[in-house]
Amino acid sequence: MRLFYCFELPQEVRAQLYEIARPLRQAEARVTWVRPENFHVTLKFLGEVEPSAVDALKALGAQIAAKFPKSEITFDTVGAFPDLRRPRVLWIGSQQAPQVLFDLQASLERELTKMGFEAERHFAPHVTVGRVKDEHTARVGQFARLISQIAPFACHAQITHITLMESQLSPSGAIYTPVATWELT
Ligand code: 2AM
Repeated sequence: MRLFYCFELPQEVRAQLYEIARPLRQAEARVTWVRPENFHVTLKFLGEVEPSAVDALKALGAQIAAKFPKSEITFDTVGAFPDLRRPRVLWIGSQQAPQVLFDLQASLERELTKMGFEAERHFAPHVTVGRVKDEHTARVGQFARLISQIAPFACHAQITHITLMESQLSPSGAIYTPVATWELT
């Protein structure tokens, strides 16, 4: 099973983020646009996991959720990974995500490392809205131009749950199915 932990987002937040990203979709580039129903904040991508490991991953999700409070993130920034000169992943993020989200992610990561999963380099909370399919677009700088056309915004989202999500890849895009969800404290 291909699994990851994430924060799911309320439907109205996903709709707002989809609207905010609208100017990007004018780009003349091959981009796979993420469907708004699939918008989420990844906490940790696990990759292929044996079904026998799921019970331990569920126990960990419950343990982490019991330790951290609900919080709010304000999405206010559009950007690209690795950077705007080489845009591969187009995202909406937050310049001031609450510390508690970083603490939660670090705690989850620490426990997963003990279970043998590899550590991320660093956590940058974001919602991926598109994946650029041709390197060529990097050179023309069009994403920087399109991003500059997006008016300042502040989209508030309540972070209330952690979800262990299954991702099934299909030709028409990933299909995400929650395996388990835990309410934060
Ligand atoms: P993202 O958070 O930048 O979008 C499910 O595939 C989620 O796990 C995606 O949201 C994706 O990135 C994240 N992810 C992290 N590393 C990944 C990898 N090597 N392959 C696929 N998805 C990955």
